[in-house]
Amino acid sequence: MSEMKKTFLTIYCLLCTVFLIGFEISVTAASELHVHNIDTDLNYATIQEAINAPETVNGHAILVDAGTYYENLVINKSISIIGENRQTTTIDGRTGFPWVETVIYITANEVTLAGFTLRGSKPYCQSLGIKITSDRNNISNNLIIHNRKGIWLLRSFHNLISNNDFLSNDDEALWLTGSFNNTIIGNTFSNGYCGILLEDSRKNKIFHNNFINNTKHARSQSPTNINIWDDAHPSGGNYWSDHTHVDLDYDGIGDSPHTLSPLPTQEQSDNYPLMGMFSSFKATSDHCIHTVCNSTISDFEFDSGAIRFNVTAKEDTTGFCRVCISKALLNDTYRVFVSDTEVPHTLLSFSNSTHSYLYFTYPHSTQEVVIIPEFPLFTILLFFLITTLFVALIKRWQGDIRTSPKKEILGKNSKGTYV
Ligand SMILES: [Ca+2]
Repeated sequence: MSEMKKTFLTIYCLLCTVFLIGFEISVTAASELHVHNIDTDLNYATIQEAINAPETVNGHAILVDAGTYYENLVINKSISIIGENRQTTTIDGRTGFPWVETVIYITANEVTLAGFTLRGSKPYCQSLGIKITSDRNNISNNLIIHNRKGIWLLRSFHNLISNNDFLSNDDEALWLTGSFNNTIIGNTFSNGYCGILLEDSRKNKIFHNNFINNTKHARSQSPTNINIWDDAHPSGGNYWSDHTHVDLDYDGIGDSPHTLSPLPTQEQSDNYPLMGMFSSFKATSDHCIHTVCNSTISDFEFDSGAIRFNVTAKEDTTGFCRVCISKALLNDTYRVFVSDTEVPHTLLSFSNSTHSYLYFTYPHSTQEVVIIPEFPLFTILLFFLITTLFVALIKRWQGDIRTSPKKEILGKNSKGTYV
């Protein structure tokens, strides 16, 4: 082989190697971009990069793949940031900078943050899972766990805090300071020091939340600050795990108000405390089924016109469920089965033209509850009548068919006419 050929072959091999290495780098880089702006189709390695990008503007949505992101975010644009799954998409504030005390700081209005586990704002006394100093934000369906404080609303208005689980936060899970007209519904505050602390905050609506095993469930620090702790009857207020109320009329709501410490006034009371934990399950894209139940509910499903779920609690106790069903989902009377045995139920008197409220009890263990519609007697009779009429008409028609073709069977006479 000539020297020229050797040189050419060497250069060719080097070029191929460079190309393959470059290809590998580009593939690796693309696979590491787990944050996606679905409005621009651009991808990013970190959530903050996606927020900061000049192409990201108000109204955009950012989707975040499952994984753990060690970041401390500042959200200064009116955008939606959605995690793939709140159990597997985590933002962890422990980035190694000891002066950082907040996992997420929201300064823009109209931010949506949903589908994340938020953790790691420890151990400093003012460490926060989320700090909000803006309005009309939507913080929903997150797991806010192991922070010093969960969420702080500071002079913020018209925010929605819904369907989040606040678990094992050292101080206040939700802290409002000088904040008005916020809606706090469907959250669970458990195993922390304090569920909610209200400071100089008023006209906030707080209902359908579960307060479980906190040192202090809720505190409001001024008697002149009026907040709303229930959604009236029959919708109800909140579940308080340490309540001692009775429910002699079996409607799932305690018969006396739950007063809040340290200032129990009429305005600081939950007038319709729930006797069991509140849960909301999405049955269809348009309708939810709400339960108030003293059992743990799992494996909920709505399929082929039947509601199914499992109930679990300590054995040798009595369980109850109040189930609120939209009549657009199941409209008629109902049958309730617990582990394949039909149990009696009460259709509560405040059921109305849009919603049915069922109440039933059962002995505790792990049991499957099934609720199906029962067709009323009038519907069954009407169905029987229509079926009978239809069969009679068919028989009559078949009789006409059998008698009408006689002329064709007999054939034509000599004059060519049918006989
Ligand atoms: Ca009651």
